[in-house]
Amino acid sequence: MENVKMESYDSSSIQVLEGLEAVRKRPGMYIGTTSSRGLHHLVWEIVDNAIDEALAGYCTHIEVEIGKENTITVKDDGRGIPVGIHQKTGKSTVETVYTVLHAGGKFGGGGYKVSGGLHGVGASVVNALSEWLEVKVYKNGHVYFQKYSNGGHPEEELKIIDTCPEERTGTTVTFKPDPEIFTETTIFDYSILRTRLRELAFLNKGLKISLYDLREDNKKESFHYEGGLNEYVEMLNKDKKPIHETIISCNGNENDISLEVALQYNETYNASIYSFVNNINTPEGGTHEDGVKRALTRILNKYAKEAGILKEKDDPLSGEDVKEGLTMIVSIKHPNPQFEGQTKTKLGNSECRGISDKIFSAALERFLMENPDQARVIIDKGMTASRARVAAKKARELTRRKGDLDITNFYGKLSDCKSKDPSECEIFLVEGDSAGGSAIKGRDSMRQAILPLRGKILNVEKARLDRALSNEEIRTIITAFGTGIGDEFNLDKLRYDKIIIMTDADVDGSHIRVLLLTLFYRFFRPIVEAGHVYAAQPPLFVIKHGKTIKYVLNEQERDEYLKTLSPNTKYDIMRMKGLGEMDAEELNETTMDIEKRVLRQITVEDAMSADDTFSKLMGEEVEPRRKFIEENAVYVQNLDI
Ligand code: 1YM
Repeated sequence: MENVKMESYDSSSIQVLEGLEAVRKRPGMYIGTTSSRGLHHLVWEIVDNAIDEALAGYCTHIEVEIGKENTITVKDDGRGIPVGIHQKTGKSTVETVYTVLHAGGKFGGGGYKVSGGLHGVGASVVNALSEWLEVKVYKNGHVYFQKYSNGGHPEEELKIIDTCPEERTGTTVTFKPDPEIFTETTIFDYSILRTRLRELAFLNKGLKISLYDLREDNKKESFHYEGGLNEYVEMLNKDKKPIHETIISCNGNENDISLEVALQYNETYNASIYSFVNNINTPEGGTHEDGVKRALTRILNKYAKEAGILKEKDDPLSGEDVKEGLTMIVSIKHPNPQFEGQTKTKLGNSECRGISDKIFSAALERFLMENPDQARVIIDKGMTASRARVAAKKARELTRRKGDLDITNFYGKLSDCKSKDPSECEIFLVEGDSAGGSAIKGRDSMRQAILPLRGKILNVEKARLDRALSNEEIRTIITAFGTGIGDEFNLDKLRYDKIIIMTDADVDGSHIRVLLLTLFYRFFRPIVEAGHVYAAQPPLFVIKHGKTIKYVLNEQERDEYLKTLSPNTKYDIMRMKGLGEMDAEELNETTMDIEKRVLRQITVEDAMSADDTFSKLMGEEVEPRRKFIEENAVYVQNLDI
């Protein structure tokens, strides 16, 4: 008898028994991290529920408001969360959704939860991690209300606090993240919220999403795109020159799976391909993206041959060739997505490959037939890329054969470190010979390698791989890193754990830094993504008093330090010289010493905005660059791509 009872205790009832205490004890398990990223994750959990309501066809407008005290309000005009008693818990459904772990998806009944954050753990987790949270449901001519505090404890039962017009329905949630959990920061970043909300509006055409910030200057923006992905591609290409007029797009369904694609080629050599599954970005790609890419290559080749553009003697266009200058969004909605890969951001469902291929290839084939002029431009671009690929291969072979010759030249430049264990090694890329000389003298030669950069670094935003390989400074960098480049790139062979860009804090220095970052971002992106790239931060001021010497990074730090001195301290402040004028000891002390220095890690939080920044800064178009620099006068300090 005992056993039978035990068995009827299925996993869902165990989950119902689990309290919100578990979430507070180990927040990382539920939202990944309690840093700023985790803080913003709370917003996505609530917004996801509203998005699901929009996908179900009941909600047309979602509003997100940052309150004066860094509270968040999310409001939708959907059906409103059900207010009746929930069978399993005996409490209102609202309370169940907000106080029972994992409840969200389980109560959908019928439909499926299509959107969902990285962890998809729902509203109760947000409640558990909040100082307080309030829900209002507008339904049946009533306003229902419940408030929870101290990590999700209901203050009272769900109750009616007001009436409202019968036709008014929806859900409004306000919460204040608990500072005891989010110890790093409880301040919301407008631009993080903006970027993602705009993305959600592009991905869900017709849905209006508004963002308000009541903290300082009452910012307000609304995102609403009837054109959906087409408008998304249009925006991504706005600072680039498209080579054909029409955005190629398709949408279709099969077996409850729906696919949307939009693409347009531009004059650059880079691919900007972004894919999504149920509104979640899949930077590692997967079967949906593969299916579309496979179809793109096949159909372009087929058309080029049939139209007589690609001759018998010509090599067919490769997947790489047809990616050059391609801006493309692939968005799929799937009732049961399987995520794979290192960061679980790659779609694994094998049926998506065929479905994507089928829907997309039919649409592309039709576009090419109906628009022969645009088709011609696209094929020509692919064929040019194909020829350049052959040239790059030759250039690389040449570099390899010249290897022996180059190597003396190479070691003349690089002062390598003695250790051969990459995990403890760093390489400084130093602007100019004289700073390079001081760095060589001042370094820890066991762990620190120095590569002085003499010549100009090529702007790779405007060059293909073959031209990049003909640039001496770039070749030296490739050799030093050890990873190879292009299709030979291998992150495991990286010879240094940290790649540190050391340039002056002036305009020339920042120019070189941006050129290097462009090079890394376009040709060594995994190195950036894995967090290996840093910028050294030479101090701007030195403060001397008595025997104390204090280096500070900027005006703000200087003023703060001076405040800590007692009023009658006699002190000297000097603006620091450029790197080139520091002697070895100074350079070591201020910028290189592992114990004392301040490094800034270069991260790629959002590939799309990094892409945009580089196009603006380094691309052909002058006007957006001028505007960007004007609007970001201090961009050199803030360029955290
Ligand atoms: C500001 C956040 O949560 N909106 C929202 C949530 C739900 C519904 C509507 C809803 C869903 C369903 C039926 C259904 C949720 N309901 C549940 C549950 N906005 C926000 N809007 N009726 C209303 O899925 O069938 C969970 S979320 F479980 F109670 F149905």
